[in-house]
This record gives sequence, structure tokens and C-alpha cells, in this order.
Amino acid sequence: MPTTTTTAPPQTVEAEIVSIGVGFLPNPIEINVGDTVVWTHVDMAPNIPHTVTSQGVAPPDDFDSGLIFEGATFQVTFDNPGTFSYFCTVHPNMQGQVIVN
Ligand SMILES: [Cu+2]
Repeated sequence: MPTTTTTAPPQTVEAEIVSIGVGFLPNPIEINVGDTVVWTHVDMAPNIPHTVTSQGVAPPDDFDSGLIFEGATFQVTFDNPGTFSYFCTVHPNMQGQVIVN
């Protein structure tokens, strides 16, 4: 008999880059290995750029969006389990975590 494994198909999870005050939502983001997180810049102040930049994350799991402006998106597929912290390099008080199960 062949071995049967049940694996959930990869999901795409939406997240928002809200503002300097609110930061990222949801936070933390909890996903499964293989899922992709898509962050969208929804700041009401469209000229304020933000970044989604990993912090204290070793390669190959590190990531950096560069500057993101109004309506732009940035996505990361998480291939390894763990808790990955990230922040905005423009506004270091904006911090978040992705928990990959
Ligand atoms: Cu920012």
C-alpha cells in the first residue's frame, strides 16, 4: 500500500501595512509552512513609505521589501517553520512577527 499523506494546500494570507501608529495588521500573523504572506500598503498617508524587513532572521529566511508606497504589495513565501520578526526600516517602532507552524 502506498503511504498517504494529507497536506493542506499552500495558502495566501493578506496583511496590511497600516500606519506608523498602528503598524502591521494582523500581528502576529500565524501561518503554515509553504504559505505566502502578502503585505499591502494601506496607509492613509500615501506618501509615507514603509518596509517589511526581517530582523534577526538568518538567511535564507531573511527578507526585505525595500520602500513600499501606497497600494503596493510585497510577498514572502515561508518555507521553514519558526517565528520571524520584522520591522519597518523607516519607522523602527513598526514591528511584527510571522509565526510559521
Ligand atoms: Cu514605516
